[in-house]
Amino acid sequence: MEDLTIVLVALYRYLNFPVRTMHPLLEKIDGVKPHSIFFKDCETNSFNYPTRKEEALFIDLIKKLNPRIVGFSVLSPYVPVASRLTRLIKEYNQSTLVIWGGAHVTISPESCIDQVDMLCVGEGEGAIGELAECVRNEKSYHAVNNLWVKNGDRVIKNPLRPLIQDLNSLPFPAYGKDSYYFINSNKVVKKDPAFLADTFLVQTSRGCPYSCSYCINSLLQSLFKGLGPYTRRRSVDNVIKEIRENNRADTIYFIDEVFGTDKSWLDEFETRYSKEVGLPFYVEYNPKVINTTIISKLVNAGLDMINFGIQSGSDFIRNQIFNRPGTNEEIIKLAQELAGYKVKVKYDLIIDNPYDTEESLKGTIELLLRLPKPLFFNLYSLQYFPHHPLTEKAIRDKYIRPEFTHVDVLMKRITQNWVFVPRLFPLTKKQILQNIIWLIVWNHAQDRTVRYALSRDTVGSRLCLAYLNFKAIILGKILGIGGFVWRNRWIAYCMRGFSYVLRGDFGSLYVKIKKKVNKRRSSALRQKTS
Ligand code: B12
Ligand code: SF4
Repeated sequence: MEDLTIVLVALYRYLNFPVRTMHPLLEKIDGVKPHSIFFKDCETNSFNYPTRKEEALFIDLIKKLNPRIVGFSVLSPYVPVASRLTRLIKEYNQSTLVIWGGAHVTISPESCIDQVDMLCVGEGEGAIGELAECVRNEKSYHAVNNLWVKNGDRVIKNPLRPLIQDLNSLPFPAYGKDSYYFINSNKVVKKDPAFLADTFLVQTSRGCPYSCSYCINSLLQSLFKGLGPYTRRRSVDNVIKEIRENNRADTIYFIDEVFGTDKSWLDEFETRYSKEVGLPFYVEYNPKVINTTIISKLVNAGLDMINFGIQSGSDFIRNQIFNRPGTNEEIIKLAQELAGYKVKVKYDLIIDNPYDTEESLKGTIELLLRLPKPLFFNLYSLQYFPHHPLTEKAIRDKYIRPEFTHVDVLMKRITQNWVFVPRLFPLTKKQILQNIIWLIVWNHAQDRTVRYALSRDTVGSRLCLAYLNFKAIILGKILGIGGFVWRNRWIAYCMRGFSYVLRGDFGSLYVKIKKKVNKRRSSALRQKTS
């Protein structure tokens, strides 16, 4: 019997954990041959529609591979692209089974089912494996748990399976496979761009114990209720094995929503990571769980940077609107404690929030001015994902219309305005304050200038406010995410190189260039050996 060919499709990010995990899993099934297409890559706040050529390359690949099943991994902003590619597949061969999975499908299956043969709601590993076996054996796949299957005019909504508790049983995300194809800039390449990255992303857990009103976890926790503990973690041994097998980066980024909190897990991590990996690493936490014991263990293990969300400088907005615990005073205390350990801190903050007032934004500025310098921030614009508690509340309170959660609007907002960039309009004091927040978090404003601009209502302070606003808008267009320098990285590289020349630091410049060249060489070598 011929092997069953399955094509998995990742959209707009070469690093797609679900696809990179399901691919090796499918490889282990007898008689199943997976291929994965990574369709376009993009940076935050920058997006371009697929060109005709890219669509043609995609469909040519589909024709060549002739899969029985095509599975798309879909986040909300990329639904329009998934819809278009699905239509192209169906135009070529109506009988190819198309399945979608991913965050958007899990939170909003009813909006997707019309476009496909089936959906995967929740975790995909068990479902895609069982689906593949059914199709390979020419058996019915209508009763596979986690799948919604179209059957004529009906939709069969199968129950959810228990959450995977033993994360160690999953394969590591795979890189550099021969059966990977990367489509971008009007060409298909086989070389895995992941090998060029300086940072290696590792997920040691799934789930988060918190339930912030703008975050997917607020929905997933109730969706998966009764299906086993939601927050799960791999063993230290398993995590270290993955890093060592992929030994290529300068830094490790643990992409968990909340990194280790369990004492015995951290004890083992502390001793083994520094000895067996020894690379600087970056972690994410909720500030509420960070304590001295955790900090000192992470520092001993080689912590480079810790990231946590402040989200608002107003305790009311943080607690009551965002449903996040914690106060400004606690954040300042924690920031000072971390500064004592000489650990770099990166904070998350959300603005463009209709519940913010001039007063709450001034409170946020006050908080920012009290944090140890220099500042490192992810400054986000609030997004309204379908069915999330905050979205529902904003609709009820008439801050947004229900159409705001339509995928076309989501695509536009998320792909252009995920990270906040200063704007001139609307010409309101709130917008000016938000622009000034941008200046502060990017370390482009002096504290005393900001204090002067905000503390009085004189001609001088108003002029100062206008100056800061103007500065933010101009710098945002040039240096902001998605701005001119961001889109033309070579300028940033040249500027950095030039600064070494100005300082007369030719040694460091040489080391940097050599490192880049070596990285390209070793990535080519890795691809060959994978
Ligand atoms: C790690 C992470 C990233 C990583 C890696 C992303 C990736 N695609 O793997 C990075 C940093 C690159 C990233 C970037 C972005 N992210 Co992100 N990210 C996450 C995070 C924290 C965990 C995701 C994860 O890996 N979970 C573990 C995996 C295994 O689970 P999963 O992704 O849900 O996949 C399972 C199922 O959905 C299903 N499944 C998924 N795909 C498919 C396909 C098929 C065929 C099948 C059968 C099943 C299936 O099976 C998987 C395994 O069980 C989530 C938050 C969360 N809790 O989900 C946000 C999250 C997914 N990200 C989000 C967003 C918006 C983004 C960005 C658009 C932000 C930006 N910078 O512009 C980009 C887009 C990236 C892209 N194009 O994929 C949103 C998506 C919201 C939505 N409704 O779509 C989330 C949910 C965060 C949030 N706001 O709540 N992200
Ligand atoms: S702590 Fe972070 S990951 Fe967890 S629910 Fe809140 S925003 Fe989401």
